[in-house]
Amino acid sequence: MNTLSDISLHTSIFPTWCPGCGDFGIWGAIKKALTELAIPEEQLVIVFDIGCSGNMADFLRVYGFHSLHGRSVPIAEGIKMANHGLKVLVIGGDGGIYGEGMGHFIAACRGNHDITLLVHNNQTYGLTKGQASPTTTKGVKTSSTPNGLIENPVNPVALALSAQASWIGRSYAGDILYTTEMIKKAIMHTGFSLLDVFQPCVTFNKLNTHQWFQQKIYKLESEGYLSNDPAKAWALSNQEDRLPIGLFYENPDAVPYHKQLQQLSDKPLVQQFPTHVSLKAVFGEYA
Ligand SMILES: Cc1ncc(C[n+]2csc(CCOP(=O)(O)OP(=O)(O)O)c2C)c(N)n1
Ligand code: SF4
Repeated sequence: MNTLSDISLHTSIFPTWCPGCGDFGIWGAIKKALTELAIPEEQLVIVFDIGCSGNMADFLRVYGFHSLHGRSVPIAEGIKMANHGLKVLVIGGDGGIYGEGMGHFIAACRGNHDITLLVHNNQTYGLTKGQASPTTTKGVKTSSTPNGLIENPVNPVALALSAQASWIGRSYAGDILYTTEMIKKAIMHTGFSLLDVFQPCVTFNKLNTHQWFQQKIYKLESEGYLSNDPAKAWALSNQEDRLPIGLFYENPDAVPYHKQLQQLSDKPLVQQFPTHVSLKAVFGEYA
């Protein structure tokens, strides 16, 4: 049984991200977190969304699934349901998760599915060259909003709180050690965890730059914040002059979805079927 180590996590492909992209910091933090957690490699699955963020599928050697834009969350839930012994992590962008996949995001929070959702929140559609995304600031001019964005942005932390997610955190890609610790906590939480990571897109987002974040962010725990009060978390999630990072809210008592399914109480679904299943026979049932 191999555990995930920094060397075994590498593929032969070096990232194609733009120099200075926040994705590098998150990539480093993920590798460090997985190495330190020492999860056996066959007990972790990562589901990647589509985007610059999802392209990490090529740069991490793990058991994984590169899914469709906005559809990574339900695939992760399916994997967890099929074998609830696995740790399941989703990696996607603000476009895929809070735009195309918004309904799946809310459903995962409500269901307390035991997966970790890590969102590279760069407030733009990076891969398709900088169109406005659901988290883009109102008024910003982009290639899809040449006269300025009309809509208000969504607030991922507030959305997760209102949908009763059981673990909600935020981090900043430029602080790799802090992001590493947040990823470790999110993965070790039993139940749904959202880690929204501020990720500067140095090519297309000229507003939310590294410098901009570094002037605004502070760590919740540095101000004695406790993460057990949704009302306080809500107020802080709406702060704009300063931007808190850290653990906004945690409910360790919330029972995850798979533990409420009687069918899975004895053993994982995969162990309830013969090891060799004839796909022909399975498909035949639908003929
Ligand atoms: C359903 C669907 N809509 C649109 C696209 C086109 N598309 C591919 S990547 C992308 C933007 C990705 O942005 P985001 O999810 O924020 O990830 P990033 O590239 O910023 O990491 C879009 C619009 C698609 N592949 N599928
Ligand atoms: S387009 Fe933006 S998000 Fe994509 S790799 Fe370049 S800097 Fe990163």
